[in-house]
Amino acid sequence: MQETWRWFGPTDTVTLEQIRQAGATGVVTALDHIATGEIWPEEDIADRKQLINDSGLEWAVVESVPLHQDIKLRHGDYQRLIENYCRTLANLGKFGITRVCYNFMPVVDWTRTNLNFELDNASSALRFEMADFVAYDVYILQRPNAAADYNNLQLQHAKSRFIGMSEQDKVDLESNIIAGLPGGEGSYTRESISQAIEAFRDIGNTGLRANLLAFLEDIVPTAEAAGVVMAIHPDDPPFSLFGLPRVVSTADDARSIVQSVPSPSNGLTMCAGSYGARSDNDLVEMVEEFGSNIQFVHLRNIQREQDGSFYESEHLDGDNDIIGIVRALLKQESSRRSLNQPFSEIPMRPDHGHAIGDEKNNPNIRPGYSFAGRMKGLAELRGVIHTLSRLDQNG
Ligand code: DNO
Repeated sequence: MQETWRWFGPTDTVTLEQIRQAGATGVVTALDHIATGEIWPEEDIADRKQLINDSGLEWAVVESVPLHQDIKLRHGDYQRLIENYCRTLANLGKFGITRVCYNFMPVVDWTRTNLNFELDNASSALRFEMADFVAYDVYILQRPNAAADYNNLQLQHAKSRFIGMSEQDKVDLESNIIAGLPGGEGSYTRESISQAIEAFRDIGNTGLRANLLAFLEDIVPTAEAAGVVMAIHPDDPPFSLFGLPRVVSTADDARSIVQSVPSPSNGLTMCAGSYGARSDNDLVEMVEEFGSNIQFVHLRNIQREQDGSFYESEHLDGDNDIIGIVRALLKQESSRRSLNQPFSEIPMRPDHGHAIGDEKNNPNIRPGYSFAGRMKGLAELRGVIHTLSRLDQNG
């Protein structure tokens, strides 16, 4: 597997030199300065690529070329936006940047309720706590009819949580949920998120899935011609938020995506932390089933709780069988190699890391994207990959 590292460009607190020192060879980055929906100009792509190459690294994956909400809704200016998307893919292909991660989550990209969840060893992790989320949705945002989307127990927990919150707790919770996390699209105010939710209110799972498949039909021919492989990222968390549909959360969802628009350019991102937040997703089985479609991997672990809450645990310790997942991925790589297939090496990145050491109290660190925490995760994962590869060679 190719070891890669997400880099938020020149403003990142982590430098390209540090990425090399951490041992990664590939960089995962995006042109975040270009507004969602606009074409990524060749010049900007060339500059970013040069910067990365000058540091002895390779731009391995684009994460993400974000989708404008109008494409997800398939309304308004969506045709022009899809044309722009195709132009961006073609431009990336010209520079040999051939793997593109994207997602199809309505309104909010990835979401957490607590960005400083203190672990036993005093490092801090990201956490999604259902009671807090429901409290925000029902009592702070006061989304119309929100209560109808939850059961009595969830509402009771949310109410007692809400009653115990200080005004500052409410402000912090709102900003964690709607102000946008690194790499996510959209930073909302209470008013703008209410409008965005309203726009998706009636589309339903069937409508959203149809729009995703139509988008794929529209862009896959261009991706194929440009030699670009798309890798859809799952919903994070993989269940409905704000009563809205989610269509990239389960093995059934992944199956419908790859089977409806069959093409080597229509691939998946196996994000272990996202798919793994549902106990009904068996990740090893998913890698075995979708192996040939997996073009990018995020390796991270989570500790689930009964009510849908979870926190991001140590990379090797939690509910995800990371070793089983890596083993299945290595098997997929060797089958690609034996068939002489392109893209036989799958890029993986250590997804998120705890805030540890000096970074713990540094407000400039992007949540989840510390240097030391991710380096710790990468080093542990590297150990697993080397060990399994050696065992495999020895039969
Ligand atoms: C969070 C990430 C997300 C993801 C995008 C993919 O850490 O996994 O930002 O990259 O949703 O489009």
